[in-house]
Amino acid sequence: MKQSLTFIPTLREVPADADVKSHKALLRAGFIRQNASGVYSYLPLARKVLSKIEQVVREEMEAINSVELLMPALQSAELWQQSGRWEAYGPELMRLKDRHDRDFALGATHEEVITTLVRDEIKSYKKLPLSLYQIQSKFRDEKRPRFGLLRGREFIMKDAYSFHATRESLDETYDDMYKAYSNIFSRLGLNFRAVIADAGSIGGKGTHEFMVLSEIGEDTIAYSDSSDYAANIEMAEVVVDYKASDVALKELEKVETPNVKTIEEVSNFLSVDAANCIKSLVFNIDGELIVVLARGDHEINDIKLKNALGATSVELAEENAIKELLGCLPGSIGPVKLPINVKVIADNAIKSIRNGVAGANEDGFHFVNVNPERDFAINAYEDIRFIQEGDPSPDGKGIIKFAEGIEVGHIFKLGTTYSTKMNATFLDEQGKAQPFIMGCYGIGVSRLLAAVAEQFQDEDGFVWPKQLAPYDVHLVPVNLKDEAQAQLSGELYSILKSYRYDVLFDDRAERPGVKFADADLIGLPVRVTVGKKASEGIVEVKLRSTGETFEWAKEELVDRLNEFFRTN
Ligand code: 9G3
Repeated sequence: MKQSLTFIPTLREVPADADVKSHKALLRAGFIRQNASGVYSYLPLARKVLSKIEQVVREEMEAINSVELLMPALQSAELWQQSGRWEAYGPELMRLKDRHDRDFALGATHEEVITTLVRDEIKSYKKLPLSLYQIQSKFRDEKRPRFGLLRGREFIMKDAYSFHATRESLDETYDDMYKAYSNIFSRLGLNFRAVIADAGSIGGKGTHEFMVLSEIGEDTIAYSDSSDYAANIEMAEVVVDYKASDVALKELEKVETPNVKTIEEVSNFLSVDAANCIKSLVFNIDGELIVVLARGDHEINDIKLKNALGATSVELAEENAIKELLGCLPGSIGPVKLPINVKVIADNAIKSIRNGVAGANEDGFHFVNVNPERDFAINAYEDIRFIQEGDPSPDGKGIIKFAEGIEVGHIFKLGTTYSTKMNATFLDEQGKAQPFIMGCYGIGVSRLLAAVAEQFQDEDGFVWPKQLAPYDVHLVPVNLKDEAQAQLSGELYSILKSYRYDVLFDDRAERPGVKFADADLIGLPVRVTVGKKASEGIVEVKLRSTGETFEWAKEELVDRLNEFFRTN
């Protein structure tokens, strides 16, 4: 393609309002432009990279017999009312009315649509399993869109849905998807981990997220330094075996602690370790106020708390509710002498506390020499704290380290969550109606573009791996007014295209410095410069990834390029 004819508005300056390097570079190299907050245009170079990402996704979906279709972005409210999600979702679900004043949603995801579609067409177990996917724009009105394509309000997702007669069949497809996802992210050259995740609001048992390791990632991964164990920080199990010291239990004593509220203040005021303090919080769990305990040096993990109690909603209680229940404010709450019907859920670490410190449920007072079981009852011990770096890995191999990750994929075993809601059944071998057993599998395609852009960059701009580069070769004549250079670059342009190289021919009447800077910014794998030695039929070739340059005669150019693209 001649650069003078395409549309690559590169910028001289780094845009001020972009705050991660992929966003800066995508703007500067003329790949994207913002239309509104979290809403972008993909300019020609970005469109080409997206197509290459989608191509890898399509190949891997095809390989596991998942079939592509395309569903509407416009979804009738009735569908979402049937699944109960019309009410369940707030402003994040973008809604509109048609000319007849009927309610619609812009598709944030497609469980309802696909389940209805399959329900109406598939009646027999003989037609199962069925695996369908689409690559399509999704709409979610994020409260804080940010980081360019990484968290947008309109984004491109590959979403797949599978339908099964049996659990085993779902497990097989889930494993196929798991492997297909690993292939996709490996082929894109990404440094990723598959992590144990939480199913969140859509329910279902068993789910993995695929995280690209990146310091700007919004998710924290807990991974083992000696095995492939990895889990979203919300889910990572704590398997520490707490040893209670056999120290003698001392007499419980109430002490005055004026204006001492946080664990740090208590620990300093009473000169006790945070690890020997009992942190007590009141949670509103499905409407019931429950006192939750953790060691002072640990954090309560509300996702684990919710999963441990099988609750639907878990929130910190309001201050006035605490005041009414316990007669004190946060900072003086403790498990000792609680009103009789108040439940106590404790993290496992509480078991080994001896002569600890806890709030006295009276503002300005704490108890010292608090001992679990003797001084307060516990309704249940659970693993409800966040894992910490240095904790043993739950698989018993090595210790836990943290890393930040960008979630680029998420796969779920849905079970019959949606098929029961949508009355989607098939007839089994006995002719009995059964709800479909389902799985769903997402990849953030536009987010992948940003994740790849984040990973493949140096200080001069993009360094696209060949399988993703918008073009293969950047053909750059230094001065098209020079007859020999015009002649040779025109000749090479047609030769390379005849060998099916995708060539960006910089035929602009720009100074060489501008052309070279733009070439480095756009970041194609190979730059062929036609300059002073054109009359001798010699060109300069620069490999973007290593910066190496060579002088090759035109006769050997194609063979050398074939060699480079075959081996890199
Ligand atoms: C909504 C809105 C936001 C949402 C959802 C629904 C996330 C929603 C979860 C999923 C689950 C899977 C199929 C592909 C893979 C992910 N955010 N989720 O359901 F209405 Cl506004 O999307 N869906």
